[in-house]
Amino acid sequence: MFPKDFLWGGAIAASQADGAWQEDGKGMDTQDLRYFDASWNKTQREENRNINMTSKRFQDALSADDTTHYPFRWGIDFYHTYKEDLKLMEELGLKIFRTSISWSRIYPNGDDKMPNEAGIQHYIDLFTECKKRGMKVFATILHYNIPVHLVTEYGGWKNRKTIDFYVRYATTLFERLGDLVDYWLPFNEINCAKFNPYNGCCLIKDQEKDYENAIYQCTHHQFLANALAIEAAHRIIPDSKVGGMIARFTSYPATCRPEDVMQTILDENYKNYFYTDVMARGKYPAYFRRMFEENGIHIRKEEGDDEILKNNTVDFLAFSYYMSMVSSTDPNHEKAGGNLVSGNRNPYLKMSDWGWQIDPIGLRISLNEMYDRYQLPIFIAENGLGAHDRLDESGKIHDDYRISYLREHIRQMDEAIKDGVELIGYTMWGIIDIVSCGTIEMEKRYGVIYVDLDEEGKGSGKRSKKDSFYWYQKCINSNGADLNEL
Ligand code: BGP
Repeated sequence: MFPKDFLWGGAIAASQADGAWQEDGKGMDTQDLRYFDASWNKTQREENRNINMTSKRFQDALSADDTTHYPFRWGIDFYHTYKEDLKLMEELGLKIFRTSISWSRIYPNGDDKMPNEAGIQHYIDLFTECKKRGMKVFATILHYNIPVHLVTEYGGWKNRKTIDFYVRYATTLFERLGDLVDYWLPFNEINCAKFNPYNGCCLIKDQEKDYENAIYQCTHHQFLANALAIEAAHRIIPDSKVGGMIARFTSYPATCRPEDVMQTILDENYKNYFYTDVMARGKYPAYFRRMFEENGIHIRKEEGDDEILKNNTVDFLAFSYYMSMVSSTDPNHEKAGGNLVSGNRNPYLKMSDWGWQIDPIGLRISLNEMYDRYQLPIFIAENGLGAHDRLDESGKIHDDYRISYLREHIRQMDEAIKDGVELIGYTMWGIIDIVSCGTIEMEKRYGVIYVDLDEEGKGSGKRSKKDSFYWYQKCINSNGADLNEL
């Protein structure tokens, strides 16, 4: 049984939805520079996501004024359509809406002395509209897109100065938007720095002498920025709720060989718990000291850093959950695709069109394990199915595959709540079709609302309701009790 105030919601991110990349004073950001070619085949799309960013691509993109090959520049034009889109979300019955704020709309260069008032006004209008339509606001302060100027001028997250710029930005948000936001997330998936270093911490691999070291240096700076944002939020808005989020990579041992079981513990620690341990317990865990030593990783810490982490821990935890993984010491274990990282194949699971292994019970496992470890309220900040949707002759989309994905995951959330987990909300990912983050495809659709745009941004942009819209609406109206077919 879901608690009566359970927060049923939907999530998107600014760079994947907004478009309007140069409007109202917005500066260029790191996602505006990600190149995509609609003629790429499946392998090229995957490779492009793994290669992420090169110096050449970065430079070329800086001077490119074309938008076709840069889908994050057009998104779904949410910047202009948010009123009509939120009307649909209200009809859906959403209790909460999650989106991110574009840093470069507020501070176009990142190091500006004064914020851009037009950018602030946009978010006042957007969040006021959410409130008018009965939705709480869940705001992500940074979902990958940082002002380009901070990268070219300062080296981005490698530089400690970026912490100060970030804290100034976050402080502005708390001061100006504090009364409109209900839940804050300083960072989307803070463990992304490790798994997609361009997105996570704006590192360009060919510029790094010691890539691994740079990743953990950036992560240390992000931990500090996260903690200082919590400190500022609690000071400026006394009852504010600030969370810590990871992409959750739940792992199972491939066999009961002790080596595989040990590997699972290591994978869980290095991919997941390192990040939540620091954010929720306020210190680096012991297992990481060993990993740093054995791999020759030396990060620069300053006096006082440990106190900052210790004194500013999160109020709740959040994660995205799309699939589970398999841990094995056998390098030849069969492989499968995945979010941010690809992994080993689990023969008991079906896969999505993109090879992500669908595992609803893994969500119950993740919730139980995380709650048991920290006893903090949990928010599922993302979960959903990316699929190829096809319109029938009458323009309808019968996405029974998405309905079944959602149903099975929601059933497992219900089980987890019965297990005793304090689950406060669920913001389904990509509630409206948006550009995919990993492979930059418009054709990888998650929404219960369809958007008529192709991979070059062409189309009417018209919104239409998929079957899953009516199903999710029914689920929300019954507070998760009616998960039956339509
Ligand atoms: C998460 C990101 C999102 C999102 C989602 C799905 O890691 O926070 O931004 O897009 O994954 O990934 P994709 O869009 O690549 O299918």
